[in-house]
Amino acid sequence: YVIKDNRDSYLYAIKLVSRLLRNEGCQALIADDSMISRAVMRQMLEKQLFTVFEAQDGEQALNMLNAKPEIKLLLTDYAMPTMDGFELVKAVRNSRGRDDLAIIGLSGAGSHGLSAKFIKYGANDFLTKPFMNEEFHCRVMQTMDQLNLIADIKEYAHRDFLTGLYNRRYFCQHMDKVLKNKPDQFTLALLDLDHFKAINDEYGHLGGDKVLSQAAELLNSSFNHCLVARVGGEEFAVLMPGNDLSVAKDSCQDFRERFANTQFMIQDQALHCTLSVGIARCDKATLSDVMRAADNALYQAKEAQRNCVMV
Ligand code: GH3
Ligand code: MG
Ligand code: MG
Ligand code: MG
Repeated sequence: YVIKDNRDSYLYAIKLVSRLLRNEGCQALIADDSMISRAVMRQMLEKQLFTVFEAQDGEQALNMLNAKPEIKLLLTDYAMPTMDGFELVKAVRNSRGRDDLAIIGLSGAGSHGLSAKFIKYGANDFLTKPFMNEEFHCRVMQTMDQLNLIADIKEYAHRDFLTGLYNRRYFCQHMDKVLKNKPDQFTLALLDLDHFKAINDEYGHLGGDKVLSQAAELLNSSFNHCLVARVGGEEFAVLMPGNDLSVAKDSCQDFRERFANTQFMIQDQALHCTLSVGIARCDKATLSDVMRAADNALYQAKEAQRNCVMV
């Protein structure tokens, strides 16, 4: 890249480089029946650090997109054999939203009204051929910036700020999908720290926060094939694959033991903490039914002696 004119500043260059670096490893697909067009666009996209794939017609492009969900950018021509650009965009949008795959429609000059139609069918932007390299660069970068921004916002919306775990909102959305599609393949565990109030009373709220962060790290590293979320103040949920309650109980027992043996650190002070666990199969009709079942088991664990697992 040549940075010229009045934009020739250090800050501009740094910003451009960091935007370009976000494209690194990002996959783009060019759907165009013209070999020359594909070659021109490939060269520019590679300069923008994309990994580039090519399709010669709409159908081939659709098959590639279905096979490769990692593709994040589609540049599609309008006039192509087997399936034109509009049909391709319509078909792709059935399964891939604007926040998941960016699409830029392309067509030759004199194609009046095509840009509006492309966008109506779900393209994020449009380019008229032949285009200036600078316009191509700007539109691709702007489209990718929007995609990245949406990904960042989603990440913020789905995560708990203190622990970095998924939050209750994400957990509930995910559980709704699980209960709708494969309710008999998962088990839910609710974990609640024992006498946490006493830790806050002794070490202050900030001290309590430190314990919560360390507890979350331990959960995340112990249940690495599960969805782990913070669903309340000192309450966590683990969605485990499989519906065998005794298997789930064994993993939770192992974790309960590891947790009880962990030294939590608040500055240079070491302390111990325990937790109680309630387990339920996800074979109920609604999320509140599953939660109620796990919560009842958790209540029994608290009633029993705490520091134990109940089904
Ligand atoms: P039990 O064994 O019955 O669960 O006792 P407990 O003291 O853990 O239960 P209780 O529900 O009475 O208290 C939970 C405490 O967790 C009270 C609340 O102040 C604290 N808490 C909730 N959210 C946070 C947080 O984000 N940070 C800190 N430090 N404390 C929190
Ligand atoms: Mg064409
Ligand atoms: Mg508690
Ligand atoms: Mg609680």
